[in-house]
Amino acid sequence: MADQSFQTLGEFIIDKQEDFLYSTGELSRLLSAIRLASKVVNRQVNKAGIANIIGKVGSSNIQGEEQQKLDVLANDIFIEALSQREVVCGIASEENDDFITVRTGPNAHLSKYVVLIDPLDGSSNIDVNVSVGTIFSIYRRVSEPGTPVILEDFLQKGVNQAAAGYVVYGSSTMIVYTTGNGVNGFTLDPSLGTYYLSHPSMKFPENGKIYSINEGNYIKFPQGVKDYLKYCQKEEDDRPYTARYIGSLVSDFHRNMIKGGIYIYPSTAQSPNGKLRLLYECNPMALLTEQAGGKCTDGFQRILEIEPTELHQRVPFFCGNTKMVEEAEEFMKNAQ
Ligand code: P6P
Repeated sequence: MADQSFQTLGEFIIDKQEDFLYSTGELSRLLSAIRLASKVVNRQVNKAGIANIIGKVGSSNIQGEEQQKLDVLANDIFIEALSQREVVCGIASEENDDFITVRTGPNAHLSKYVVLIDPLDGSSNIDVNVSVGTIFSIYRRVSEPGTPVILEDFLQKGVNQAAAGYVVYGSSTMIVYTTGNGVNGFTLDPSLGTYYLSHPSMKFPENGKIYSINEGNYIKFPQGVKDYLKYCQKEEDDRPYTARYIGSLVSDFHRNMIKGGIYIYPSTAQSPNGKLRLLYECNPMALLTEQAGGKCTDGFQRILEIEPTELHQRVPFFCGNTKMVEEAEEFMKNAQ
C-alpha cells in the first residue's frame, strides 16, 4: 500500500487549481471525471482475460481498424463519465467518426471545454497481455458557451491545449498529465482505488540511448529515417543505442521519458502521413514532451504548431529527448 504521506491525485488537482486565476473548478471536475473513468477501464483491462470481453466486436472504426471489445467499452466508459458530469460540451474520439455534442443535463452546453480521446491505444496488445493506454487532450472551446459545439472547437493547434495526458495500464496503472505547468505522474493503489503522486515534475533525461520504431517497415521508411537508424546501429565498441518497441505508444513514450529515448512513427510509401493521429495522439503527447523538456516534430516542424484540417488526420511523429530528436531531424534534412 502507498505511503499515506504521498499526495493523492484529488488533493493535487485541487491544490493546482489555485494556479489558475479566476478558475471555476470546471477543469478540476473534468480531470476528476477522467480519473474515475480510468479506474473503471483499469478494472476491465485487468480482468479482460476472464470477462469474455477479449477479441473483436466484429465492427471497424473510421481508421478501418477492427474494434476490440475493450476499445468500445473504454470509449463508452470515458464518454459516460465526461457526459454525466456536464464538464464538457463536446467529445471527439478515435472510435467515433464524428464529434459528440454532449446533451446530458441542462448545463453541458454551457461548459467551456471539449475533450479529444484515444480511449484504448494499442488495444491489439490486449489479447497478449501487453500494456495499453488512454490518451486525452483538453481544449477551451472557441465557440460561444451556450451555443452548440462546432468542429472548429476540436480543430485547434496543439499549442492551445488547456491540458493533456495519458493513462498507462501497465505493471502498475498511472495517470501522467500536464495543465501547462510541468508533468506529474500518479500511481494507482488498486487496494484503495486511489492515485498517489509518485513521479513529480517528470523530465526527459538530457541524453538517451533508446530508439523506438517498427523496423519491420524499414524498407518503406523515408531515406532520412533509414540513415538515422544506420547511425544508431553503427558498429562501434560502445554502440550508443538500443532498440525497444512495445507497439503501444503510451508505454513506449512513458519508458522513453523516464529512461531517455526517441519514438518515431514516420511517413511510409503507403502512409505518407504516417499512422498516428494528430488531435488525440500526437498533440497530447507533444504537449507532455515539451513540458518535460523534450522535443516533438513531424521530422521538420513542431507538432504543436500544425494547423489541423480534419478530426482524424495523421502526421509523422518524432518525439523524445531534444538531442535525439534533433539528431534524427538532421538526417531528415540532409536526405531531402
Ligand atoms: P505498428 C497502436 O495501434 C498505435 O497507434 C500506437 O500505440 C503504437 O505505437 C503504433 O500504433 C503501433 O503501430 O504499425 O508498429 O503496429
